[in-house]
Amino acid sequence: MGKNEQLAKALRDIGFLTEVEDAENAQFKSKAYYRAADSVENLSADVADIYKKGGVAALLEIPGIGKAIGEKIVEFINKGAIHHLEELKKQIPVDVDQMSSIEGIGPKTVKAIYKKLGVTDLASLESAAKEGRLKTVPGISAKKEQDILKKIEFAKKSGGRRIIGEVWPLAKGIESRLQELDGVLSAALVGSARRMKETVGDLDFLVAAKDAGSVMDFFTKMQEVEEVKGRGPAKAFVRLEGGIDADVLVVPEESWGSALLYFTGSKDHNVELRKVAIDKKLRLNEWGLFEAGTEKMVAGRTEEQVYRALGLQWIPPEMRENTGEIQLAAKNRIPGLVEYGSLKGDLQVHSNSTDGTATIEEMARAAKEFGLDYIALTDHTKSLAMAGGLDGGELLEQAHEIAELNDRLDGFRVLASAEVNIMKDGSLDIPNNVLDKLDIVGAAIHSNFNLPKEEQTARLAKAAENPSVDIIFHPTGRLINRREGYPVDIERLVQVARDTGTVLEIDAHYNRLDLKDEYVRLAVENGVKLVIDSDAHHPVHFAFLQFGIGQARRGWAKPSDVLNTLSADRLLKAIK
Ligand code: DGT
Ligand code: CA
Ligand code: CA
Ligand code: ZN
Repeated sequence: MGKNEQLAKALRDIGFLTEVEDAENAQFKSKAYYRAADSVENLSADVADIYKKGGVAALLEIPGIGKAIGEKIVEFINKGAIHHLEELKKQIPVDVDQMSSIEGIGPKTVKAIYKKLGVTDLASLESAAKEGRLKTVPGISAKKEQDILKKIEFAKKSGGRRIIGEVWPLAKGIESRLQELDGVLSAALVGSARRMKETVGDLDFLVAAKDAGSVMDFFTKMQEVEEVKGRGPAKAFVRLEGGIDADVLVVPEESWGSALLYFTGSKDHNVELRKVAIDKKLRLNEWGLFEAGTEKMVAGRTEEQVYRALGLQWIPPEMRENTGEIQLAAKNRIPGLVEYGSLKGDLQVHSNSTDGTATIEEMARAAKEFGLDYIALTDHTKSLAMAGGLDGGELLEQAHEIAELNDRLDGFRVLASAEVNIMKDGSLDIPNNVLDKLDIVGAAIHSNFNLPKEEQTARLAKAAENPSVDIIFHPTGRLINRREGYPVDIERLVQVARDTGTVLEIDAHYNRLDLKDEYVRLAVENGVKLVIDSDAHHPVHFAFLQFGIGQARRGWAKPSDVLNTLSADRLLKAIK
């Protein structure tokens, strides 16, 4: 975590504990902390630098930061801790991270179970639930107790794997500092992160350099290092702040390609490649590709050379899971995958008319800055009261506002759209005659997650069959490591999407990434069209698109499978 993220986390912890404490005006105060945390997290400059340059006055110019919070930020910058937070933690010694990792346990519940049962973390929560004590707390039914147990099981299964987007800035930051280090010829983030897996167990870095010692010194002394777990002449193993482990290996230049191949994995891909090597009387390891029984090196400097010497086409890292890609490469039939940076538009973008944080114009300008040509403005609809959803009249008013905005925007277009709420029975909360006046329509489920699979699938199918619905947004509703998603028969949904010409979305938000890779592949194999959307609620969120593209590539999607690689005009012709 960078400084801004650490501060944002501290502010969020204060917000959470303030709600748990439930003192006067707790709701109001905690909201202010959450808002300040969002602001800090989305700053483009380091908060300590802002303070150094402009003092408290500069901090107070950050939206959502007033005098009281400003003072706490100064404390954090100067002392690395906030006294008020330490006090709150003493009073309410619950593990905020653990307790808030279980969906459906809010501050009120945390308070009740702490006061009555002394529950402070997942372990004590689990025993309370298993022993049936949880349901003795007012407001917790026997069903909720079972539900919480299931969620704890799910959290345990994730086994400490980290969501890729959460560790990405840290990982890419280290990668670029390694690349710039004196004496380094090449450096790369490898392992599952290079394969863009939705979660990563640890971070792996590979470096080609003549002098491994100086790389070891740098790596083990980086500011993010919390503990050096091991250090050899060319290998080191550390724990970084935020609790993720990282490895580094330094190799000579002539082994760069084979080591890159080895440490990118996956392990199953490597094992299969070694078999290919053996069949060709070759031996493959991280140091190179050699003639069997001799030390004669056949290839190793680049990945392409190693693959070629094995009789294979180069394989994109996202495909290296040994699910058929090696056979394709042998036949020279690796598809051209959708490329990073190739999206022309983003079809799920929110504004502050509902739960977004910026105006339509601010989102449009940010998208343009990011390099897009168009966005679809998809605010929530009326039955999502929590987000202040819009009704039909308000949507049409917004469409009018968008038309005016488009006149002012040069070389950029906002499409009038909505994220229409799918009701329990599969109907929509906005009539078709309103939807048909919008440029494009996405529909999504935001409630009744616990319907049986049949019913949930029928609900989605009914929405897809609606002639006004172009896209099904985030089709499984999962939150990685937090919520399993509603049960849905994906094969059936893919068939319905194909039969009705409905598009399925890959929600690029790194917490969601549904469709996940294997479902993307199923959609692609069945000729169902996809879109990749950021689900942006803030101008900086367009950067999420890369994670959606990563999943699309893991599902072998080509540009022709992804409709927002098209211009706005061609996209609008391609939808139903
Ligand atoms: P992770 O960290 O669990 O998300 O997954 P990876 O793929 O990053 O795995 P990791 O960090 O254990 O190792 C990095 C790469 O090193 C892995 O993708 C392939 C290679 N590797 C590790 N252990 C073995 C092994 O026992 N055999 C082979 N062939 N390759 C291995
Ligand atoms: Ca790894
Ligand atoms: Ca590793
Ligand atoms: Zn949504």
